[in-house]
Amino acid sequence: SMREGRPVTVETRHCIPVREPVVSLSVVTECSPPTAAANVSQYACLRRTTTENHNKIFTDVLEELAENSEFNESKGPCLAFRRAASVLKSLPSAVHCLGAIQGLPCLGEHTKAVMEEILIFGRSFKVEEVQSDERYQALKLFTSVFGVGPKTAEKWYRRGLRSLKEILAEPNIQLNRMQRAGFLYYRDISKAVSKAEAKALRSIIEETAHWIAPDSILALTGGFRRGKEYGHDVDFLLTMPEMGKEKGLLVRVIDRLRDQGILLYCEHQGSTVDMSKLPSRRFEAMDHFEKCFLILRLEEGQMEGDGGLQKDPGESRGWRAVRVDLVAPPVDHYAFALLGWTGSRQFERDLRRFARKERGMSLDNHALYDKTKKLFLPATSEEDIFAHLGLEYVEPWQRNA
Ligand code: DCT
Ligand code: MG
Repeated sequence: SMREGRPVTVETRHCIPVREPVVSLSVVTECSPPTAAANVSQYACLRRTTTENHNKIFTDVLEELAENSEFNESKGPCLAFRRAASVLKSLPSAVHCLGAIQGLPCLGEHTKAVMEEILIFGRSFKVEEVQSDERYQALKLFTSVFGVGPKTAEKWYRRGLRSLKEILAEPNIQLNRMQRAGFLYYRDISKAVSKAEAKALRSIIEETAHWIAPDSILALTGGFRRGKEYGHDVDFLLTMPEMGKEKGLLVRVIDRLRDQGILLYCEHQGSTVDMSKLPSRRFEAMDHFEKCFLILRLEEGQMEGDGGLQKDPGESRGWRAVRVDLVAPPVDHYAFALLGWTGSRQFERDLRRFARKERGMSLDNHALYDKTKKLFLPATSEEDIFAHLGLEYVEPWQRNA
């Protein structure tokens, strides 16, 4: 038979009644039927994606390839890898063979080739090549500093700089205030923030806001609202129940945090929402709400429950620095701001794309505009916005696309 090492001809193969597994290639040929691929939408807002990712071995690699494409300013491939990863995250089980992804949307040839490598060899040579690339390593390291974007990272790389030490030692480099804070607190803010730490910060900021304005409303958004256990920062929305009353509140909250000695860094941006420009104004990814990018000092004693600060043994100093974003939209934009700041980024991208392509509407963090009817569609809740779009409501914990 085949197993005796005789040359295998097409004819003999076809005579085998039960399909013989072709050793490692079984992942490519042998297969269960596609995992209800027909029901998977190309739009993340028509999928439900919890934090439970059954295909992390693929999505980690695809997201790394997306990041590399971003560094190379290859927008198309970057988006393609991100969309592919997002589709895989929504699947109810792990993909064990290529047949299982047949018919799934957004999985292009490059993605399939990468998945095939992982299925057969348990690793991706393509991503290993990227990871060992000097430029990729440097750009990833530099952009991990708060305040350093791809442009600055590229500039430093071109000057021959390769490590953070070299950047700090280079006399001709002028760091801005944000970057100086980024370097100063680098160790702390590159450590993940836990849910317990996010909750502790929520209590502190809420107490501060209520001390200033008892009826102010503080909401936890970003990844923690989606049920994530860890995040790179903590995102909050702050508003007042009455339109216009939010003016001046954020600045007073910041001042109070400073007085309490827990404000390590603050970059405040005033509101640039120009109501007079509506409805002709552009719909953009970046919103115009008053906001601040903060680094706060979280004391171990401020932690509630049994969580405790995560610390390296023998290195406890009793506090850590945490990145916090605090956004203050006026209440009549609140639902849009909440939807936008809850994310994920991929979920938001697809909500906007769905609105534009399927409904002829423009959506951003401020508003929803019906281009056919030429009118703004008001909303007081996220449910209202989904309803305007003719979408079934997707809970925050199902938006981890
Ligand atoms: N967002 C936005 N406008 C910005 C920045 C962010 O609308 N200028 C949205 C996109 C997702 C959400 O806010 C939160 O952003 P992040 O904190 O970057 O993402 P996250 O999902 O909270 O993930 P992480 O756990 O890394 O913080
Ligand atoms: Mg966040």
